[in-house]
Amino acid sequence: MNRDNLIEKLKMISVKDKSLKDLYEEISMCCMDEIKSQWNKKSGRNAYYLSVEFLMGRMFFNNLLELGVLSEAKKIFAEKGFDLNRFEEIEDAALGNGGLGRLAACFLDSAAGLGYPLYGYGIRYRYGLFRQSFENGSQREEADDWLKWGDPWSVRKDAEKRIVHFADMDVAAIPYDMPILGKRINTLRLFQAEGSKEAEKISEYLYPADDTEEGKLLRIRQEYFFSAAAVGELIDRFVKFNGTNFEKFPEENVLQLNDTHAVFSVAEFLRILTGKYKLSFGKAVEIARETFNYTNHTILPEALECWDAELVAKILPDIAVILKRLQVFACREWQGRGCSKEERIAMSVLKDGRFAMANVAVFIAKRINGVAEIHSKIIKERLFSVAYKYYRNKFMNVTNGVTQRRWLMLCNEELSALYDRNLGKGWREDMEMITRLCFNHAGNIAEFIGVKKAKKAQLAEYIAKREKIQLLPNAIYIAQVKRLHEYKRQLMTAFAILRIYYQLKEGKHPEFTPMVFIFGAKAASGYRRAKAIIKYINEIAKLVNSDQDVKNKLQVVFVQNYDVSYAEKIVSGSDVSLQVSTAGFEASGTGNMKLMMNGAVTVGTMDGANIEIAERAGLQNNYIFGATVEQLAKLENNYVPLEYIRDYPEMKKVTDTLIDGTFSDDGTGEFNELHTALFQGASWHAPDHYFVLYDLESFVQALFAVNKDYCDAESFAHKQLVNALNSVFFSSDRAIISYAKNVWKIDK
Ligand code: 26V
Repeated sequence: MNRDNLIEKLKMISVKDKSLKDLYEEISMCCMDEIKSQWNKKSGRNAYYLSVEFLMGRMFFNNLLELGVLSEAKKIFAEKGFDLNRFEEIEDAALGNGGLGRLAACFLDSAAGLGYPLYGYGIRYRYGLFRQSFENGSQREEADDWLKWGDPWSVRKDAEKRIVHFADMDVAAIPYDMPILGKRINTLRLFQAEGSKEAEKISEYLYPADDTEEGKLLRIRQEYFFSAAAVGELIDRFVKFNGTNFEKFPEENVLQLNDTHAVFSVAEFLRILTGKYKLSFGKAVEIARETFNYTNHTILPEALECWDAELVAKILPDIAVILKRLQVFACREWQGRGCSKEERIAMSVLKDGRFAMANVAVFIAKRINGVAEIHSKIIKERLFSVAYKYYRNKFMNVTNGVTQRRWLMLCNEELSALYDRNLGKGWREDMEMITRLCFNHAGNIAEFIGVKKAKKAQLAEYIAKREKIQLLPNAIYIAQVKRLHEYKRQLMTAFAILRIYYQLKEGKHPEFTPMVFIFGAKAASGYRRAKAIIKYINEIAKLVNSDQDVKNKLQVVFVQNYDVSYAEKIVSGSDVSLQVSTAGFEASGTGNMKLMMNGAVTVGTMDGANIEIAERAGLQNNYIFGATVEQLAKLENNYVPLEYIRDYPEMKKVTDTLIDGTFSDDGTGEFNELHTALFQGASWHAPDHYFVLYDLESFVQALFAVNKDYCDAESFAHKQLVNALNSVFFSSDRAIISYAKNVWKIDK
């Protein structure tokens, strides 16, 4: 890449009379011209990451940073009278939903950054994750029309279109290639469905509702669509250059299934090898087993996909046949190994008339991994315990990571500059270097305090602009930002806030340092309880923020439309990271890592990667509370929330606000339903299934401990800095090196 050349070209761009969009497109295209001249051609052994989500966020600033021209460009355009930061108005490419999609984006970034050939395959949704706003405290959803800003960072490749066959229609899969910049330029290839109105629906929305048959069919079509396009392309390319000696296929191609959404690619692979190329089924399976790997990202039963075999057969008859053959084939193998009937059922590909996609992945994958130590352990011991007994060597762990380029260098120039000043710029290539910064050095701590203060002020300014709410200055900023889900226990935080609120009103904590709770979360469209929790928190915010008794002491803000760009502000401008999931449920979490990297302390449970965070940064520098997986397992049938809270009268007062009219749910009955779920349960779950009340008291204590410790500014900043410096392990560079060496066997 010729940086000087690019800078010269940027200088020539005129800003006069141009709309924001036109200017954005012109600058982006100018960079793309430079990129195109260097875009690597594929060769050798490559890894492919198949994912239904890629949550890339805004590409503009990231790409300019990678091209090494970001600060120069800011100067150039400032001189022309244009503030480049105005492009912050440009919406994110939100083609993903949460952690799984953002992880895919971080992995692509790290692979390119390190120089590994890793290519992404996915779907180019017309509309990404909905845009969220609040109307009277309730979530409102609006289609995310991300293309209204154009898509200058992608190149449409009509010449490489593929046809994907369904029983009732043929669909064109048009590739859009997005360069992923780093030491090498890799590609994220997203397919757009075209050909007819029906065909276009396939790439219209991310996760269309699947509560009807039609919805399920659409989901199946989406999954098969991009899986088949990807596998078809890889096989064709292989044949073109190597002929049909498919034994060599795994030498050149290794595929990573990002959860089960791309598992149809396995069936498609077997279909093509046995159908078009006439390999025996056994041989095809053998080759598939050298080619595919599988990462599990959740143990929640509702997220483990099972597709009705008849539905699949309706639109993909050949694929249904292949999966049934795979079941027969697998059964033979299991019988040969002496599995019991129960064991065979547990591992079955076809169960009760449904294809268990995770079991297909487990049977075929060469390597299966969870995304944090504890999660990988749970997979082995619980979720796939039978498979673990027979295929022990397949199982491993790769703890997640996040890219420090976006989550430190881009979102926290101030902390990065602190590292530059004290260590030189070498850490930008070799992050390990930051551990050399002395966290006991008073000068460093003072500098860090300055950085945090600046980032908090920026966050406050941003929230003021977006939400029209002025954050309390000189307060502790506490963030819980993630998808809204019962297991993540935003409801527990809501109760904790009320506990603190009532105590403050009673004048119990005269020394209390003001606390600001910042929530960011979207609730899935059909997830009623999650939506009720949003409304409840907004009601609490209304009460607390307008109460003169606690004014300047406590504040609650639920930001609208939390997305990658918002995350960049919040993770860098917060003091405390809330990671309070029920032990055993959060596979890893990655927001926890982003906040840690920016020097937030964690108030969290022994769950997911929190455990590894506390291990690395020290228990004394974080606030770990709540029941462990083992404790919860022992408790299972002896926990009766109604009895439990008798010992905690303050808790009753708080939970009663769901039913005593303190807050209005606008007559929907949704608060009452939350109360019922806690104390009576429902047909499908026990009361307080996620142990919200069980962990509430220790959570409140942890928050008070933070409040007390924060009074000693130096010692608290010391804890924060120790966290930031120990976040090196949670760089996705480390995770990618582990995948590259232990799973993909690819070289730089
Ligand atoms: C499943 C479903 C099924 C119903 C339709 C919508 C939908 C959307 C997503 C999923 C799978 C979710 C899996 C997921 O996002 N897991 C998260 O993965 C992160 C990266 O590994 C990890 O940090 C989080 O702990 C984990 O929850």
